[in-house]
Amino acid sequence: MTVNIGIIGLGMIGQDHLKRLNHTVSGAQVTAVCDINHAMADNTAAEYSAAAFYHADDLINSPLVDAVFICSIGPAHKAQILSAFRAGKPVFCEKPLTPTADEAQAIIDAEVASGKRLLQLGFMRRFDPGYQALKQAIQGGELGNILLMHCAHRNPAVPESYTTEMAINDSATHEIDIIRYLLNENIVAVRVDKPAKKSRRACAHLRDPLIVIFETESGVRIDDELFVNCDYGYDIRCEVVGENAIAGLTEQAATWTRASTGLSHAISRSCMERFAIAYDREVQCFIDHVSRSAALSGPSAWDGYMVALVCDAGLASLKTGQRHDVALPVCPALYLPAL
Ligand code: NAD
Ligand code: ISE
Repeated sequence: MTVNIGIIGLGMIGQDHLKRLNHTVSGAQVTAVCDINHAMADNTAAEYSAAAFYHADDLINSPLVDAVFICSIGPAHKAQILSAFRAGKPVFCEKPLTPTADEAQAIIDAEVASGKRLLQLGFMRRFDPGYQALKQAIQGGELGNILLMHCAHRNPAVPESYTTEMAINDSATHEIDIIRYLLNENIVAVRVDKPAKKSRRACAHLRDPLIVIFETESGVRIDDELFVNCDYGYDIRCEVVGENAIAGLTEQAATWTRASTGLSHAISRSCMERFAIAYDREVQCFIDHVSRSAALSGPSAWDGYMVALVCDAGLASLKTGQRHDVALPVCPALYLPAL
């Protein structure tokens, strides 16, 4: 069965998923596209022989659409997810689930009431071979008792519309989720530090870089450097420090070059390059489940809610400079096991 997909939001990641759905993964085709930018919707529809919509609800309720991809901006996600749930259509939603935990709670309530998982969230790092190998190393016990993690999330540049808060509830969402996935436990406290020195490349309104300190239930301490105008490529780092050994992600380039000038290898310039395999795998996972009419698996709305709770505490800390605790709610049976 070919799954007919409708994509809402045709910006950077929407266009990337559109190509992936039509050309890379199997079992899907994009039949409808939607954007509040009418020209974007019309031009994309013409390019891919799909129907154009300007309102998400019209795409969601169209008989042309079996399943919905939500690639609009975070603040638009809640209404679009709830509309897809009402239409009984499976949803792939890009992260963040929602920018705040209150909004995420409404999604959890609606999905739990349906009695079935209807949403897969776009935390693609869980499908990345490097992070999967790190998880195996942790679970295999070779690192021993885990004490610390060091992460870095470096983007070459961000648009002017990117705010300091988004460093937490848009970018750091990836580390928050992958910390839970790797360590199999929740984050219980957050502190955001604003280094005195600010990058000259960042626009006036932006504090960049930031350092975020997380603490998990068992007391693992994690530092995360968020530097979103670093210019020198898209650079994602993760080192897990155990009592017996340390393990980390390697550089992603498959080859290197040795010349009279030295040793070199290519660097990723964007998340699309760095996580291409992970995006392909997460989307194939979604399509495979939808085509079998199976309950969805992979990162869930609950994962999105847990991340949103940590982000709320992070945003509070951004204002106060203090450590903020995260209150952990009881996980509904629908999402168990929860990590
Ligand atoms: P973008 O600004 O490039 O594109 C967003 C598009 O959505 C725009 O074309 C905009 O006109 C459209 N849009 C906004 N509100 C809408 C609405 N109510 N209905 C329909 N269309 C609407 O943003 P982007 O970088 O593509 O990010 C989109 C989402 O994907 C964000 O949630 C972002 O966090 C996420 N994202 C995830 C990854 C990842 O690595 N998983 C990478 C990039 C972006
Ligand atoms: C963007 O929305 C993403 O999700 C990218 O993966 C991340 O690296 C970037 O910082 C975000 O803004």
